[in-house]
Amino acid sequence: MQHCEFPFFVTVVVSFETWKLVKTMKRISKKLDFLQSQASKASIWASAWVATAAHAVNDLPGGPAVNQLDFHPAASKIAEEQHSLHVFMMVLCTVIFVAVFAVMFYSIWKHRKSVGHKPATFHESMTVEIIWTIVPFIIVILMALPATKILVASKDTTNADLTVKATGYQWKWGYDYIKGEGEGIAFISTLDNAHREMSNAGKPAGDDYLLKVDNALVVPVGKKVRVITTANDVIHAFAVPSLGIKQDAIPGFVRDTWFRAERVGDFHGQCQELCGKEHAYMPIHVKVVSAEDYTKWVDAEKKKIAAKADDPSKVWALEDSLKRGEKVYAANCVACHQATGKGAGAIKALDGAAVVLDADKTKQIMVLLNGQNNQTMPAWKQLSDTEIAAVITFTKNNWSNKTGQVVQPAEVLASRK
Ligand code: HEC
Ligand SMILES: [Cu+2]
Repeated sequence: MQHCEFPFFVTVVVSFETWKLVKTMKRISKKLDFLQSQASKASIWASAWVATAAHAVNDLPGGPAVNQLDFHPAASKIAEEQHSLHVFMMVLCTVIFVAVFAVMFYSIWKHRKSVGHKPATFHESMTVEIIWTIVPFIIVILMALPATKILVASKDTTNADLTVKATGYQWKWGYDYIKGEGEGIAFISTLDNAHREMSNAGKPAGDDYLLKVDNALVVPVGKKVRVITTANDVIHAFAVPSLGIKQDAIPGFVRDTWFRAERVGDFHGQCQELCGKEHAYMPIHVKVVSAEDYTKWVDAEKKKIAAKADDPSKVWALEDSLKRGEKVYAANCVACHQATGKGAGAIKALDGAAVVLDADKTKQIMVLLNGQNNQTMPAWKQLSDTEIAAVITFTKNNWSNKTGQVVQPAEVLASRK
């Protein structure tokens, strides 16, 4: 609480914290008493207690704690400020509560009938009315000022180092790294299956029960991360208490929020908008790592993506190349050359075209790589070697074209400069 200026404030906060501590201690000692009395009853009870103790749940760092009474420990500036604000409001409300009720009870006691107090008979009082208008007004302003400051700061998503889109699905999260280091990485994050089974069996276990996912959202420490939220089906909400973020994810809309993690570690949250029967099964795990570890992670992910992409040295059989080529044609060529391959107007027909039927495959490869006639036929070098090879195979063996030629990705690769 480095923001407090008044010693009075500190005193109240300290008493508040002490009260919480005393409460926790009492609770613990009650529990211990109970367990002791039970254990001494019979040895069978004692052994059961030992068994339970072996499965005791501990605090989950960056997640919920056992007997937690307060917010999660803050891991971002905004979360810290939200926390201070919360304490400030609590103290303010407590002071008002005590003051108002003190006056009230004092008045009731002091002016009670049994001491023969005569009721006052005045009706209106300008002074009182002005006071009870002005004082609450000042109090409201006092509350609104710091709250607005923090609210505005938490909405300022400009100048982000990294932008990630979080998409809510029933019931999982999709993460797309949109801008910044790691751009292009995309994956789905779902609840660990073992946890679902534990839940189905009604046997919860572990400190991270229903919070463990297969793929965590990995982000670098100390960097401003903008999270764009949206959803694919119903409204979800992306929230991580330690980072001080909570933002609805609405289908058809994009909203955003941001955080800058102050320390490395694992931070847990959950979907916070009731979204259906498995609402409790879409946890959020943000893994904050050092800048170096983040770069390493990005490299590894990029390698995985590359490995998944087509192997350009693969040798394709006619049948497979045709199937693949049909898809590429449908996605990229059909709008101009038509499904019939006849083209239209200035768009030349591919059915029966000399360049397509030519025994020299490089002729058509060059048309696709470079385009033709001032790019009225656009260049397609952004397609992969496999895709270009397949679509050429398709044009060479479809409609009335029956060349039997198969173009291999390696041949396309060889023609690229
Ligand atoms: C934006 C429209 C457009 C798209 C999309 C398009 N083409 Fe073309 N294509 C043309 C036009 C126009 C020509 C004729 C260029 C010229 O006049 O020389 C042409 C010519 C060709 C030729 C040469 C034909 C010849 O006889 O010279 C081939 C081969 C060809 N396209 C293949 C493809 C393939 C394969 C695709 C999909 C990957 C594709 N085109 C997508 C417009 C398009
Ligand atoms: Cu949800």
